Amino acid sequence: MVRTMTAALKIPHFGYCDEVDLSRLVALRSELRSTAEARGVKLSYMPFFIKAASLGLLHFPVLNASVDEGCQNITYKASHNIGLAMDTLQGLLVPNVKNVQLLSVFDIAQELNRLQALGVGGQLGTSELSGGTFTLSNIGSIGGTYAKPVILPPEVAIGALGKIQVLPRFDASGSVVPAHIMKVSWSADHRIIDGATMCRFSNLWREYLENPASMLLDLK
Ligand code: CAO
Repeated sequence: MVRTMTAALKIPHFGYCDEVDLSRLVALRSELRSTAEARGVKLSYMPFFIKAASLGLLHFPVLNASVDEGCQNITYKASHNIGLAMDTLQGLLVPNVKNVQLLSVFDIAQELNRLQALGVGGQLGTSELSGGTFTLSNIGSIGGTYAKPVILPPEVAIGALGKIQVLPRFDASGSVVPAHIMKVSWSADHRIIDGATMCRFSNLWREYLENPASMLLDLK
């Protein structure tokens, strides 16, 4: 933790926040939950957040890259090994789901279940904890709304997800409706990622989650 955070402190962090209307995703997950359960898998929101991030990274590969210490070379990573911050009895651990670009939402849920079971048992090993390329931190699962996430070197971006809250919002006809709103707070390495890139990626990620059926079009 000390080594990673000391290295992270050297990175000029750019912060960007937005909100996502998850009303359709909330309905979709409640539809799919029992099917997943019948196949022995607990389906939370994380697999959707992770898959949408991977679909977005295909368009913004610089966010799934690393940079050398002198900031002379950028290495683009083909695998989307998406890390998730996990609150465990041993403290914060960040295992990652490997090759998310090749996985379905169900596959990701299955792997997440496995990682959570290992986390609870204090059994996460080097293979689960190394090789991450991009990270999501669901602080909302313990009640947080906003965060200022710290990049995990050698990664270049991280997102913190707030709690899903039912809040009043306007629909297309101007009526006030209850909406399931989640805040997202991104941090990116401003040496190689500009605000416009982070914002465009976040917009794409948001669009996938606000219209989860659109993910089907881009799934391999
Ligand atoms: N808003 C509202 N509800 C949420 C939510 C959110 N953002 N995230 C999860 N939930 C719900 C889940 O849907 C689940 O509800 P159901 O039982 O109805 O399905 C419940 O909260 C518990 O979810 P979970 O925590 O078991 O599973 P998850 O996949 O959502 O999250 C994990 C997994 C590992 C991200 C989470 O357990 C965790 O450790 N979060 C803390 C991360 C953290 O510490 N970040 C800070 C890092 S910097 O120090």
